Amino acid sequence: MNKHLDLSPEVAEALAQGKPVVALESTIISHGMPYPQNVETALAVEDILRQRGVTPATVAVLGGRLKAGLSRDEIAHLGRKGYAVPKASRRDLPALVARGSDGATTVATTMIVAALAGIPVFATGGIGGVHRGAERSMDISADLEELARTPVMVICAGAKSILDLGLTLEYLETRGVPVLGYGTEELPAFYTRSSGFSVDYRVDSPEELAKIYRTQRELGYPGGLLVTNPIPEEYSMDKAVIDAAIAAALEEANALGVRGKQVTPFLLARVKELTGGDSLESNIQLVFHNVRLAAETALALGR
Ligand code: PSU
Ligand code: MN
Repeated sequence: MNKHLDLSPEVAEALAQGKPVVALESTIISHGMPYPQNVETALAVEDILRQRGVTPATVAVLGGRLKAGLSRDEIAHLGRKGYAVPKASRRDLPALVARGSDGATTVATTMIVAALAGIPVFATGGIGGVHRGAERSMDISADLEELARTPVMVICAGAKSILDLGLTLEYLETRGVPVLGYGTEELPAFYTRSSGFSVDYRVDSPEELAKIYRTQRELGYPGGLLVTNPIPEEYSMDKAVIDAAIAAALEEANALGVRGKQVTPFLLARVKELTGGDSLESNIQLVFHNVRLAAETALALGR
């Protein structure tokens, strides 16, 4: 095992016995939702997994240790500290670990830790991608490169249209990342079930997801899978409301000159403020929906 990695007792035992485990990220806790809903959601997600006989492995950096599996107190600590916990993507890990810092893991770093621990399935809300205007800013999330190199299946609700979804799909195609739609031919756009863009393959069962993941390993090349699971109809939002909030947030970000790793958190926070409590409830529900699919897929992979 990697010398910087700690497994919680529960995760260590499940992995040793070959029982299903699902990884979960912590940027969604520290940066993605307000306190106390962030902590309540993170704990509820763990309960959804345990009820199905699947062990949750929430991932974070704590005191310079890579953690797969957190205690309730550790989850509460990340939620209370919020933005004071540095967002940790691939390039941040060496310095945060060397300095003994805390870090909230993004999709990219949660994949890294999941792979080090031997956890193939990871559930979250949304991934990073190619930003609008990337032809000038070159702002492309490290999440996409990680999907191209690390063998973890990421189950999400697509990506928010703060990103250029067309360019995000082009990038994933170039880097050889399969984009699967769960029960849909269309790429979902997080708050809405449709985006106008097609996924590569529609998949209709956890067993098929498991089979594609196993086949990718048998083919022997690196990289993971992106599974996009549309938000349940009853929680999906009005496209016009979301589009207007995104347009306003992008304009503000440009006017203020927001750059680098602040771009995604800034846009997400503004969209949330502009759409109010509805978007928070939708966000929580789509995460639960993805976690249920991840549980079924982890169970299917174990059979
Ligand atoms: N998109 C969302 N919600 C999120 C994120 C993205 O809809 O919480 C977070 C995830 O942790 C993702 C990260 O991995 O932002 C991407 O950040 P960046 O674009 O800076 O790579
Ligand atoms: Mn970026």
